[in-house]
Order: sequence, then structure tokens, then C-alpha cells
Amino acid sequence: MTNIMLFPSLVAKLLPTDYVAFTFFVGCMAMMAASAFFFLSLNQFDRKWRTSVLVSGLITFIAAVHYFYMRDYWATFQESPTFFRYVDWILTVPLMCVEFYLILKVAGAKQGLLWKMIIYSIIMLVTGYFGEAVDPANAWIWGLVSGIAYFAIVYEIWLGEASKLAAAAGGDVLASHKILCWFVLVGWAIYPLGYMLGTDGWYTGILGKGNVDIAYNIADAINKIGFGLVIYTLALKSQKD
Ligand SMILES: *C/C=C(C)/C=C/C=C(C)/C=C/C1=C(C)CCCC1(C)C
Repeated sequence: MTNIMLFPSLVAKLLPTDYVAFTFFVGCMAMMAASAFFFLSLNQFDRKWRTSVLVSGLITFIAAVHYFYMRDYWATFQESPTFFRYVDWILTVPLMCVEFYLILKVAGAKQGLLWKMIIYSIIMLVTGYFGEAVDPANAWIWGLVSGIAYFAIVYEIWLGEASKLAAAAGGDVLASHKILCWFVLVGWAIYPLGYMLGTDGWYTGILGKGNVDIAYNIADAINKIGFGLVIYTLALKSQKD
């Protein structure tokens, strides 16, 4: 028996040209570093803001754990880890809705608003999962339903109840809410683009095919860490004045 069989490696070999693996690897480290940063900063905030920053840390921490699994899955099978991807999202996207709710509480946000946004995000993600993993032959229909739920979230924060609460809160809360709105409109739009690169539909003739994981990994880094930093900055500022 050779050494290789006696001592099987615990680390899959990564080719220098495997850019997907590279983004999974960097994703692990970035999410882990961001979590450490948010958690270790908690002590400097008073109770009102501590929960918001804690949730920022939980979002990147949940992602970090999933990235370890996804990196491993990719390295082993060279296949998109769709299942882990969607488990990650179904936990972290509702937590991002919680962030909106928490910062708007000063203006009297009700739990009904939070639940409405969570339900939209669950519809968005469950239909997206069906399109990618369960019924890919109809990917564009599932994607369309998912896109409608996505726009319901966009509407809610840009023009709906959440935007009115932000306007009522004013000051730093309004400014931060606006930045988060841009994250959802532009940063989140990378996901449906990745979906269209990864699935077959009428759009394939226009966009061609691409690697869905590179798009999702870049989007996750921007959205989860960026979102958290906006909350962190808001907490710092509000505490000063
Ligand atoms: C941290 C993870 C985040 C912020 C994930 C967000 C995911 C989306 C906004 C996904 C949206 C999709 C569509 C709008 C249509 C196609 C299917 C999805 C699920 C990729």
C-alpha cells in the first residue's frame, strides 16, 4: 500500500487556475475576519446598538461556516454547492431584514414590517432554489417569481413603509438606510445575474453561460460585509452625537 492510501490527505488539491476555488477560499477568510471584527467591537457600543452590530457579526459568521463547507464541496466535486448556498441565504437574508427593522425601531417600526420583509425574502429564495436545483427546466419561471419577490423588498425599503419610517427618523438613520437601499438595489442585483449565467433560459442566448459561484461569492462579500460595516458606522456615529 502506498503512503497516499495510508494517509489520505485532508486537504483537496487546488489548481492555480481554479478561480472558483480561489473565491471560495477568500470568502472563508473574509467572512471570518469580518465576524471577528464585529464581535470584538461589541463592547464599545451601548445596548441599543449592540444588537444591531451583533446581528452584523452573526450574518458574516453564518456565512463563514457555510463558506468552509462550500469551499470543501467545490474542491471535492467541482460542482456548485447549491444546497449549502441556499441554506446560508435562508438564514442570512432574513437577518438582513432584521437589520432594517432594528435601525428603524427608533421611528416606531412594527414587527409586521419585519415579517412582511422576511416572507418576501423566503419566497425569493425558495423559488430561486426550485429554479436551480429542483426544476431547472423551468428556471426562468422560478427566477421570474423570485424576481417579483425581490422587487417587493426593493419597493418596501425605497418607497414603502420602511422608507417612510427612515424619513421620520432622519439624521444618521436616514443616511444609513439610504446606503442599505443601494446595497439591495445594486449589490443584490448581482444574484439574479449569476442565476441567469448558471441556468438555461431564453436569456442564455444573450448572456451565455458563466460560473454562478464567482458571481455569488463576489456578491456575498460585498453585501454581507458591506451591509455590516454600514450598521457598524451608524452605531459609532449615533453614539457620538
Ligand atoms: C447574503 C446573501 C444575500 C444578500 C443573498 C441574496 C440573494 C438574492 C437577492 C437572490 C435573488 C434571486 C433572484 C432575484 C432571482 C433568481 C434567483 C435568486 C434567488 C438568485
